[in-house]
Amino acid sequence: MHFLKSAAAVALLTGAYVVSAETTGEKGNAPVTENNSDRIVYEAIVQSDDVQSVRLNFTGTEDGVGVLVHACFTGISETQPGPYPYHIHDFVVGEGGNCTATGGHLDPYVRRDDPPCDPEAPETCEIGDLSGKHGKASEEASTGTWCTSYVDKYLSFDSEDVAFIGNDRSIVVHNANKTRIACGNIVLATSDYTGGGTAAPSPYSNATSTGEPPIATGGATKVGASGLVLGVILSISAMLL
Ligand SMILES: [Cu+2]
Repeated sequence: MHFLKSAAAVALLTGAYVVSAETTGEKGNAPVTENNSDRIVYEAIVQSDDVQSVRLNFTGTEDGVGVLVHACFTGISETQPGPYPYHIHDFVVGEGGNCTATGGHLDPYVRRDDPPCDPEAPETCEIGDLSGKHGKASEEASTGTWCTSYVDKYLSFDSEDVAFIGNDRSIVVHNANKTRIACGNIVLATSDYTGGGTAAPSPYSNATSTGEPPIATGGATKVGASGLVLGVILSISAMLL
């Protein structure tokens, strides 16, 4: 009886060891994120000679858990083999659209990409491995448009969180051989204060109707004035000649 109990305990421990050794990052698994406002939108537009357009939108969720991702892939060159992996990378795109400058995947828990991400256990994957967790972009993207959407529970809108996607990160699209074929920065598209309703535009339209000069008019006046000064100078020069 004792022997059976010990054997069971050993089996349990061994099982637990195998699972954790196989999957967990050096700093553990990624926690589920909370308080991601659905009034915040980040986006990335990814283009290159080989990629007509890849657009990703990141918005908060109604209950604030995780981030809702919409992604559409259009017109990837048929010379680039699919399906196409794509990830959040650590740094912004380099000069002249240099995708190498984006560094590696966003991976604050130091999990790395080998062995490959198990989509059944997304908390064990690299935070930035979007296609590992949710599937690669289909080859349909080379003959038309292919879109997907999902909630990723491990991305964060909290600038204090290591899983924050808004601190100068980027999206890189690869071909099936892992070559980087396009990249684009993740930028803030909408934040809380503009959220909801029609209140925001009205102060601006009021300002226009009360005759307050819009900023652009002030600029134009300045240009007009300096134009006038220039004209006078030219006239004087002409007279002296
Ligand atoms: Cu990548």
